[in-house]
Amino acid sequence: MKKKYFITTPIYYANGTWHLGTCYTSVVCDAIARFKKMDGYDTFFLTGTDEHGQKIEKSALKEGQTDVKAFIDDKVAILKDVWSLLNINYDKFIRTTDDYHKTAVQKIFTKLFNKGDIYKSEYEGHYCNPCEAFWTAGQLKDGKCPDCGRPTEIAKEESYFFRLSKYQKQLEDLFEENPDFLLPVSRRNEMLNNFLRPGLQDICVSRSSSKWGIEVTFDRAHIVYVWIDALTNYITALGYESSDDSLFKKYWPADLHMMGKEIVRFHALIWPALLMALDIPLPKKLFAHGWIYFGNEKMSKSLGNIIDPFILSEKYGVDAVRYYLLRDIVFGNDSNYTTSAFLTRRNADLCNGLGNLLSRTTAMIQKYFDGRCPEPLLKSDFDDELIQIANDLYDNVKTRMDNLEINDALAEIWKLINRANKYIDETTPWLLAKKPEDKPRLATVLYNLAESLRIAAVFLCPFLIETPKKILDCLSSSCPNSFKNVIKFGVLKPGCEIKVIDKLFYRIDISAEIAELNKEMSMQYENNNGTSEVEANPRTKDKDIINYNEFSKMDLRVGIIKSADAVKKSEKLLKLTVDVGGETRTIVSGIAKYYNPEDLIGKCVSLIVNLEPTRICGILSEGMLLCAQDSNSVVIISPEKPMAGGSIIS
Ligand code: ME8
Repeated sequence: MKKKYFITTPIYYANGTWHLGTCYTSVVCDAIARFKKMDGYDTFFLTGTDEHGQKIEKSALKEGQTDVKAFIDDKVAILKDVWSLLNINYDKFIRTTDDYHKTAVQKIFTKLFNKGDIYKSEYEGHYCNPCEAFWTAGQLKDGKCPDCGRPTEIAKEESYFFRLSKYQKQLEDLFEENPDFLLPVSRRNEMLNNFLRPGLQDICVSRSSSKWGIEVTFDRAHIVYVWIDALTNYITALGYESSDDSLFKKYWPADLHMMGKEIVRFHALIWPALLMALDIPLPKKLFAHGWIYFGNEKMSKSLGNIIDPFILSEKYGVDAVRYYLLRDIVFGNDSNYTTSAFLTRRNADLCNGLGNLLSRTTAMIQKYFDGRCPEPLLKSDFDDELIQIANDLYDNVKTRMDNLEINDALAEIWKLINRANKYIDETTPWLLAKKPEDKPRLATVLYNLAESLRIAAVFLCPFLIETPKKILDCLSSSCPNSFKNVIKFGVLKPGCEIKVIDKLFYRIDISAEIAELNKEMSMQYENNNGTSEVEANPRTKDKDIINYNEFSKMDLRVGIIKSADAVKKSEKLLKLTVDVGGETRTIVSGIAKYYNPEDLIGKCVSLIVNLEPTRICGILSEGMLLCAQDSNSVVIISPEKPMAGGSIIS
C-alpha cells in the first residue's frame, strides 16, 4: 500500500490582492506535493480561504460592499485564478464559510466546552485587528502589536476562554522530545523563549462585538474566534465531525503544515493544544518560511509594495516565476525581491543553462543524425562523471526535499545541466562530426546529452510546468507520473525522434526591462503607495550592467585575518593582515566602528585581491574586504563554512 502524505498551506485571508509573497507558500507546497506524488506517496494537498473575522468584514466595508459574502466570493474567484495561473495543483480548496466547516467548528467548540476546556469569563485587553490577535498590556511592544507593530484597540467583552495554560507541560514535552516538530530551529527557540518559558495564559476564543463568524450554538450572542475557526480547517476539510470522515481517517495527522513565520505561534502552540484537548494526534511537522521583502518592507497588500504574479508571469512565463521563488530564495530565510535578481536567474539558469543545453543538443542531433536519437556505440570512461551525476540525482534531490532544502534540490538538478553543458565543450561534437571514423563517438556523446536532458527534465516536473513538458516532448517522452523506471541513465530509446523547437526562454536585456517594468508597476499601484524597484534600491539605478567577461576579471578570494589594528588618526579604519593562501596581504578597511580588532583574528572573509593597490592614511592597501551595509550597520561577508585562505570565490 502507498504511504500517505498530507500537506497544507495556511488558509488565505479572503480580502486580498494576491502578490508574490502570498504565492510563495503555495508554490513551495505545490512543488513538495508534486514531488511526493512522483515519489510514490498517496498525497493530499490542502489549501483554501479564511473568510471570517473583523478584518474581512472591515475590508468589505472599506470597498463599499455591505454583503460580506459577495465581497469574499469575488476575492476567492481571483485567488483561484492566481492558483490556476501558477498551476497550484491542490486536492482540496476549503472555504471557512462552507457549511460542513461551520457545523464541524460548532461541534468542536461545544465538545471543548462540555469537556471543561472552554469556559466563560470576561475579556479585557488589547486586540490587533490586522492580526486578529489578543494581547495583554504586558505583551505589547511600545504600546503596539508585538507581531505587526500596528496600534491595537481595547476590547472588553464577555467571552469564552480556552484553557491553553492546562497544556503547558504537554507542549513543553512536545518541543523537548520532538526537536524537529517545528523548523527552522530559530522558530522553535522563539516559541520556547517567548511563550512557553514565560508561561502560557488561557486565550479568548469568542467575540460578541462582531457578527461575521460562526455562531456558538449554545450561546448565540457569541461567534467563534477567527483563529480557532481557521486552524480547525486542517481537520474539517478532511471531514472531521461530518457524516463522511474517511479522508480524515486516511490522511490525518498532517505530515507538513507550511506557513510564513508570522503565524507560527498559532500553529505551534494553540493548534497542538486544541488537538490535545480533542484527543487527536498532532501534525508531524511544521515549517515556517521567511518573508519576501520588496523595498525593505515585507511585501504586503496594506503597504502596497507588491509584485503582481500576473504581470510577471505574463511577461516572463509562469515557470520563470515559479523558478525564481523556488530557487532564488534560501528556503526558511527572508529574501528581498528585486527584478534584476529575478531576471538574472531567468537569464542565467533557464535561458543560458537549460535553454542552451536543449538547443545545442537537439540542433546537433538534427544536423548529424537527421533528428533521430543516435545509439551510444562508443562509450568512454570520460562519460562516467556525467552519467554518475545523472544516476545520483534521485538520491540527491530526494535528500534535499526530505530536508526541505527546496532551493538546494533545484541546485542539484542544475549540477547535471551545468555538467552536461561543460561536456559539450569538452567533447566538441562539431569536431567529431568532421571525421567519419568518429561518428560512433559522436553518437555516444549526443546520446549522453539527450539522456542527461531527459533526466533533468523528469526531475524538473515537480517544480516547473511547461518547461519540462516542452523538453520531454522534444525527446519523444512525456512528463511521468512517477520517478519509477525513468530516472536511470539509458532509458531514452535510440532511434526515437528528437525535435528542435523555438528557444525555451528568450534572453532579456535586464536594464531596459527593469525600467519598463517599474513604470508598469508604479502605474498600477500609484494610488496604493506603490513601491518601484528604483525607489526600493536607489543605488541599483546608478550601476551599469556588466557582462560575464567583466565580472570574471575580478579575482575574489577567501582570506583569513591574521592581525587587525586600529589606524592612527582614523576612527573608521582598521589595518588588517590577511592570509590569502600562502601569501599575506595588507588591507585597510573602514569597519572600525562595527568590529573590535581582537574579534576579527582568525575570521574567514571575502576579498577582491586584484583591485589596484592604493595608499590609505599612508598604508598601502592591497585589496578590499567585501561587506554588506544598510542604514544601520556594516557586516563582513564570510563563506557559509570556514574555507582555506586563497579559495576562489566564483
Ligand atoms: O495568515 N512573504 O493568511 P494570509 C512570504 N489567514 N510569505 C508571505 C508574505 C510575504 N511577503 N505575505 C504573506 C493568514 N505571506 C491566515 C492563516 S491558517 C489557519 C490562517 C504568506 O493571507 C503568509 O506567511 O495573511 C502565509 O503563509 C500566507 O501567505 C497566507 O497569509
